[in-house]
Amino acid sequence: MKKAVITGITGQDGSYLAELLLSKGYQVHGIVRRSSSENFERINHLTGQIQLHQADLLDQLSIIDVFREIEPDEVYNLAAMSFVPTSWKQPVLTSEFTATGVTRVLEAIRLLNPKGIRFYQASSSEMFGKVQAVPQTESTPFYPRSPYGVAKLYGHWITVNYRESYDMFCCSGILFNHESERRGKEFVTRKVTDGVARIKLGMAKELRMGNLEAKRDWGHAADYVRAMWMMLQHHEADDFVIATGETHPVQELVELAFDTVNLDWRKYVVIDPKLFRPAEVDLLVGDPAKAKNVLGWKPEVSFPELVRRMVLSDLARLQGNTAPASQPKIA
Ligand code: NAP
Ligand code: G4F
Repeated sequence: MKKAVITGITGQDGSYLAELLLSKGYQVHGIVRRSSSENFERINHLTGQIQLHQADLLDQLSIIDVFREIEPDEVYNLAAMSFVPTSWKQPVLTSEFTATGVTRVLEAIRLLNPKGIRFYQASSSEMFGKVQAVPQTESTPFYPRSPYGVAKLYGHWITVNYRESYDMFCCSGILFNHESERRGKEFVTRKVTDGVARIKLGMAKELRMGNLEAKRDWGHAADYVRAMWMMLQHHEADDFVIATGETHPVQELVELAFDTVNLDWRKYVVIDPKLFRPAEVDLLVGDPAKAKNVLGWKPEVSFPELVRRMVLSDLARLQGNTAPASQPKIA
């Protein structure tokens, strides 16, 4: 039985990846950092099927200890400070988690089993920032526009560097925005679908938004974690853009979400200048041709379907139609 470690298992992608790996017969281990109250909402339904271990990307020895105990075949490094606006407020901490944290994971692998552990790094389309070509491919030059983007760029290059320096099996997935019913509520898709559901149910009167003109290439997280796994099953370690190839303005997201509940978005949306960013990424659209040709990957959930599912899920949750689950225990 293959053993996998997921850092960031409590996050959106971590929960979907854990489900995928369990369905493929893996023994799944997750790294969680200590907090005063447990944050296992997205993995409660996996209680008894996954094993959790306490470690932190800020603490080198904690990572080594966990890997030594588990002896994994695959490590998926999904942990990061992933919300772009916070990276301007906490740039140093962002780089400690999101940049140097990657080196700590790679060092643990290099020390314990450099030829036997396959490594996946969660890189980001934010690295393209002020885009130098449209659409963006694996060879498009990077131009990050936030401390988060800069930190992810470090994580990407250190992954490439360990592959080239030590012949380790290290892949960097350059993933474009992917969302789901489990997305954090601070990100724009979930903020909108949660806001729309609240307005529909009479729990809110308005939705405050920032830049409606920014464009993103949005897919569903379940499709994107499948790409992560496929990269580590390939015979050669490499870097891949994972995207739908379509781009949509934030305004279209807003329109679709309000349409789902038969409301006119113009009556409820208020533009708040405080929500604009110091430097914006205006347009992202990826070309997933390499992933399609080399890995046989393609996304299955369309943008309108993604938005519809998220709105319906938020409506159901706010109406109390979700089952409580038990809590997984830390080893
Ligand atoms: P997410 O929901 O914000 O989850 C982030 C995870 O990282 C959480 O489990 C968090 O744990 C964990 N974490 C943060 N700092 C940590 C630390 N110091 N030690 C251990 N764990 C730590 O993010 P996501 O959307 O699932 O994204 C997964 C990864 O893909 C991230 O690296 C993100 O930057 C990257 N990415 C995401 C997208 C996207 O559109 N979703 C696109 C490209 C790349 P807590 O629960 O304790 O906070
Ligand atoms: O949903 P967002 O906060 O995601 P962003 O900044 O694109 O980053 C996400 O995708 C990256 C991949 O490209 C990941 F690496 C990263 O971890 C994260 O998952 O914002 C999307 C767009 C931005 O242009 C923002 O200015 O929506 C615009 N926006 C407009 N109003 C808003 C809002 N974003 C947020 N969060 N909240 C608003 O009210």
